[in-house]
This record gives sequence, C-alpha cells and structure tokens, in this order.
Amino acid sequence: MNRHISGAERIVSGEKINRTVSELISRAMSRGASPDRIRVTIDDLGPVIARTVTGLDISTVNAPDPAAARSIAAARLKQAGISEKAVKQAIRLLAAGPGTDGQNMRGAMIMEARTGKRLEQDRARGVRASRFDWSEDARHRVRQLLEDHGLPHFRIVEAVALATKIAHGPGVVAEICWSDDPDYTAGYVASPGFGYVRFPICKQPGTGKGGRAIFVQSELDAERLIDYLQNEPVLIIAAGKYHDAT
Ligand code: WAQ
Ligand code: MG
Repeated sequence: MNRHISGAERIVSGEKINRTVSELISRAMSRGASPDRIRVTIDDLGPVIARTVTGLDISTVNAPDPAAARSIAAARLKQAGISEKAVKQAIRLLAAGPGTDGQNMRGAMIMEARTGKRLEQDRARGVRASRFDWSEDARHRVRQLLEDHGLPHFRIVEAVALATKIAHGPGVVAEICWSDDPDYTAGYVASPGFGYVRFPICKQPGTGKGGRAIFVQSELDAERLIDYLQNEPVLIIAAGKYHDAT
C-alpha cells in the first residue's frame, strides 16, 4: 500500500532545523500508525522573506448531522458570492471523492465561483499548498485559544493554517473542506470575510471521502493562485479570535 497518512511542515530559521525535524519525526510516529516510510524534505527559502498574516478567526457551528452541516455551509458560501451551481458541484464532488474514479485527491480542486468549472490542471492530484506555518508564538496562542474553548487542537491548528494561507491567495473567494479520514468527521468553510467556520459533523463516521475546493473569482486567477499556493512562503504571526457561531 502506498497510502499517505499525514504531512506537516514548518518554516523555521536555520538554528531550529535539528529540533524541528526531530519533533516532526516524533509526531509522525506517535499516532498509532507505524508508517513504512517517513519522508523529510528541507527547502532553503533563501533570502525570501515570508509574507506575514494573522490567522483566520475561528467559530464552530454545531449542526447535528451532515445534511444540516452541508446546508449551512452551502448558505455561507452563497453569501460569500459563490453560485448555487458551483456550491452544489463542490459538495457533490467532496462526497463522491473528487479525484479520478471517486478517489480522494492529495491536493485541492480550484473552481470558478460563478460556473463551478474546475481549473486545476491535474484533476487526479489537485494543487498542494505548501510553505505556510505559524510562528512559535502564534502557534502557542492558537493552541491556547482552542483549549480555552474545549477543542482538541491537533488537526484544527494545521487546518486553520492551511485555510489562512488559502484565504490570502489572489482571487480567492472562499473554500470548503472536509477530511477524507474515515474517523474524522469535521470540516469547514473559510473566507477572508467570515473566517474559519467549523462543522464537527460533515459526514458519517466511517466514510473515507473528502477533500478541498477553493473558489476563485475568475478563471484568470487560477495560474497566479497555484503559484502562490505552492511557492510563496506565508508565516502566521498572530492568532485570530474565537467567536461563538452566529
Ligand atoms: N494543500 C491542498 N489540499 C490539501 C492539502 C494541502 N496541503 N492537504 C490536504 N489537502 C486536501 C486533500 O484533498 C485531502 O484529501 C483533503 O484536503 C483533506 O485533508 O476540526 O484533516 O488532511 O476544524 O484529511 C478539517 C476540520 C480537517 C478540522 C481537514 O483534512 C477542524 C483535514 P485532511
Ligand atoms: Mg486525510
């Protein structure tokens, strides 16, 4: 089997490389799985200064079941300016497995907000965002914020970081995601305007289909966005706020 279990990445200064690599290796081996392979890649970002941003605000909508969660998520996306057609298309694909033959993708779909047209070149793999991280201080603060609201932080901290990078991308209107992990039922919608809105139950437990769809204003945005997602370093230097859902 060649199934990818989980990935993580960090942006750190040179003197923290050793410590960071050992933390990531411990993390990869600490979750019940015993991976056949752990791959570590270190990229020198050179003199490039990461763009610095604040993490998205976070809220939780406790919809009782997947149908309710998806319908509230859809309403939020429509308010953000995504067409009904595009929203339905994204949700249908996440539920079915958006890759080839109902497989999951390793990356995200990119969709035009008005038409739902898919703009990623490789529809089997999708686009992987990389080169984003919390500063040490901001990571500490967002963990504390989540703990203060009784939330386990492990996946949420990673998902908010990715959603924050995506929300700051050129042409991005909003995003929808739920995990492809059979025993993790949560998902979210995110946008620069309403932040990161979580839904603890986006799918039935045991369902191994999920993914991400990023909606862009126009077809012309796709190329610039893909370059940004893959290459431009983004460092989150402050945590957003936690709101009770409205
Ligand atoms: N860039 C783009 N797409 C990605 C990336 C990435 N770096 N990593 C994962 N994906 C896509 C890919 O299609 C996966 O199948 C899909 O997202 C889901 O990934 O409680 O755990 O890592 O607030 O399973 C969200 C809710 C959890 C957290 C998301 O996603 C919460 C999650 P997973
Ligand atoms: Mg997963």
